[in-house]
Amino acid sequence: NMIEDIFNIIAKSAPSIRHELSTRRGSSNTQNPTGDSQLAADIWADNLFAEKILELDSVGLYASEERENVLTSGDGFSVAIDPLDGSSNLLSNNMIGTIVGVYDSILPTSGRNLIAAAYVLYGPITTMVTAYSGSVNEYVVDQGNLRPLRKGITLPKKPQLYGFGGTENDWTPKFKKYAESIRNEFKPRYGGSLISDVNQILTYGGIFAYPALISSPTGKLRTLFEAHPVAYIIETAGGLSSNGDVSLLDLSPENLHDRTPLYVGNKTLIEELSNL
Ligand code: AFP
Repeated sequence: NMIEDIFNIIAKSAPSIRHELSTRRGSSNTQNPTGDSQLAADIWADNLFAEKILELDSVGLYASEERENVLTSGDGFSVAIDPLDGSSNLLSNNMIGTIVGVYDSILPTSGRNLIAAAYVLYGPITTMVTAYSGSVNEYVVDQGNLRPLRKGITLPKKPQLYGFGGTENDWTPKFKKYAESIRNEFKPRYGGSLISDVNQILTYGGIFAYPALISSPTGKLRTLFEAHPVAYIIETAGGLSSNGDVSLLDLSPENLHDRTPLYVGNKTLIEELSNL
């Protein structure tokens, strides 16, 4: 199966990524196309994935949060990747991840052209969550091999957590009002890497948001590399995603590195937000 081949390549790379992280925590004194400062590890992981993924006959295009333009190698699926999501967490030894979206179209394109998505979480143990063919599964990555942990994951019915990015004085009045109501009911959990924050929502239920900010109406997160794959996973697990208006999967970014506000989680919580 061509999609499983892509998942396996990502899993096989996880042990070397973990191994190299300790020696590549320094800055590379460069910025990625959306202006984040890059660590040596960001560039190293991007090069590793580009090489391995484009070797697959089924993949024809590789795009990454860490490089300006796409790389092509003929016909096939397009893979969009955030090689090290939350790399600023490396210095403080908090969690980081790898996010991947597999599209049946050249990029940029609508999230409706995703056919699979996955992430690796480099936590106390390395896990991988995949969404494909209507089902979300979680694995332990054991020496590069995928060992099943949970199959057919759905968001817990009773939400428990919330995590909101950005500073409060930069939130819009509408989002502030929403946050007030959520805070009284659920526990705060914010780790600063999208993947660890989303994995908590998938595990315990709740809502994660990186909202539109007054200083940045499109928020911080990138549509193709972060929002689309996360929305695909959360929606396949029975949750909802939104940019405040429509599902994140309905967004067709004009440019590869466009950003979007992001709200994902239990259906009821995302609906409340959209109805404000
Ligand atoms: P870095 O890769 O620069 O650490 O950014 C991570 C990220 O894109 C995403 O993983 C987080 O959800 C978000 O930024 C955290 O942003 P804040 O630092 O503003 O909380």
